[in-house]
Amino acid sequence: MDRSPFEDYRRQFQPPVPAALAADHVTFKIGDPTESCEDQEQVKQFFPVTYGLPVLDMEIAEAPATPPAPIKMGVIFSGGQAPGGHNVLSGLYDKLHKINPENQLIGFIGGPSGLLDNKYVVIDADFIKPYRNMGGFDAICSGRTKIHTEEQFAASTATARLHQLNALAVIGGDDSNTNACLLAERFKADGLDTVVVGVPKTIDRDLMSPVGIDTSFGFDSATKVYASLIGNIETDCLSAKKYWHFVRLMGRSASHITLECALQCRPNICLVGEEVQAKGQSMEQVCQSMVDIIKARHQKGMNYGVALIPEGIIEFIPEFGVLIKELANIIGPAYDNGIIMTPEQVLPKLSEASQKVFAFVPPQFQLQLCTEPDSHGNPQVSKIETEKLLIAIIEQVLEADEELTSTKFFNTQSHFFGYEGRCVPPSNFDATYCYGLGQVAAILGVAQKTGYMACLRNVANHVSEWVPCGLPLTAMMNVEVRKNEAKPVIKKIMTDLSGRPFALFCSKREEWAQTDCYVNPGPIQYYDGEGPLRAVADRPTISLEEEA
Ligand code: FBP
Repeated sequence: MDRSPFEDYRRQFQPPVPAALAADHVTFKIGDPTESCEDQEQVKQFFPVTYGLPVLDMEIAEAPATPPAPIKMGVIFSGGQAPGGHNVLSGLYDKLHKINPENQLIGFIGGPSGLLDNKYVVIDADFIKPYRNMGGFDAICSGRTKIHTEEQFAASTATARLHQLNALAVIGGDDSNTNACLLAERFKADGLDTVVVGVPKTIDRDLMSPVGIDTSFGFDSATKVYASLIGNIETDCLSAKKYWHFVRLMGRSASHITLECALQCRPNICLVGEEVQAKGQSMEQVCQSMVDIIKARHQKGMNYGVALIPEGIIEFIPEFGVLIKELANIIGPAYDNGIIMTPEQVLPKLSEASQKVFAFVPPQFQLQLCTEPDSHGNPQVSKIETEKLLIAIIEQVLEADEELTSTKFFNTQSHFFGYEGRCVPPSNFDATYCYGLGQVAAILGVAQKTGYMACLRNVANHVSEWVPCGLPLTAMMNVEVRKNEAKPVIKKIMTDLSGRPFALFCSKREEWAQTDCYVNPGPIQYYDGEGPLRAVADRPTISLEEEA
């Protein structure tokens, strides 16, 4: 594959590691037994083997009396791409090789389906070399197949047995790591010696834990890409002074990405889904709050601005939340029977209140609400062009405003930033974080620890202070109803409205609305030498800095 000069340069980056990972041998400092974050009794029933395990902190140790026997480890990418995934692979490979050059690593191709179908590739030094510090998951590719049927669990066991796998690393988000834990249990029940460890991946940052995961990998690089683009738009806005830019940002449900971009770029408006939900704001109220800012700026002759909108916002607006739940019960089962319903077919099946909401939505958005549901049967809110929906509603509100003689001042541009941030070459932070996470996963695999998430704590600090550890997957779980069944799942971590990043935003947003406080963070810097640019290149996200 041809590589650019940048890629050749960046491949040389050698991520630093904390002392415990640089050491030849580690031991585990065993913490107290853990409990799941909620629904302890129920979660316990689902995980007889892995429930209640202690947190394992890694510490430098002397060489063991008997060196560990060689192992064979498998690895899977699961779910959406996130910058740094290839460095998890290189960290895994390097550590396994360092512990014992006889250790083997194989990558299952295309996500969990690669495990089910036994499609794999051997990951060795030559294989991994071109992917070091590169974005994407293309070395072994990813997929969204969920392992949930009896046949799928049996197929996973068969593959693990065929390869005589000692360990399997699942690099994924909350659902994928829930699956990892279920696999850990299943392998034990089937009498296999294959341990399963997770690695916390997702640009969305909704996979965190106060006892082990400061952030998921990919968030740092993705938000740097989005913030750079928003900064450029702000500069354009300030130069032309003629458009309101409505920018929708990826992140499925949680607003972490949008909030981080707001902290970096200081836009005029930023919606936070969790706040909209907490205040129970209707669509009318959300739009009115935006109109108030647009009008106030108009009165000052400022007919331009930038508004950030999290892609999951619509679910948090109460009447739309109800509509989406009702739609899930209509389009989900129909889709299972191979039918994609039209808005006309859906409308009469809704409650009276939801019919009104649905009818209020312009036709192209009705269609978006009815397209192929996600794997839980829910409408894919990430596919709804909310930025355009908000523009359409705001135009109507302005038209009806008797204080205004004309609405010609409201000219808009809409944007969606998502995929362009997910496969960027990882920032210094993500390249380093992921390389370390891969090493932690290798250590857990060699030590035969099952049901653990590979973690590095304290990552807002210098890498020399990062603490490698294993966090029991069950400690992050609660029970939720999925397709009418109670299921144990890793709890999504939403924006904390009492947290410091949100408080910082609240203390500034009025000023950002009324004046132009735009900040252009510039593109990701990949510099790894000495000097002031290194601080720019190494800076973690503002969210992480604030929470530290
Ligand atoms: P993961 O949770 O699997 O990491 O995926 C995150 C994400 O990028 C969301 O932000 C986005 O809504 C979704 O994936 C898009 O999914 P797809 O890649 O299937 O279009």
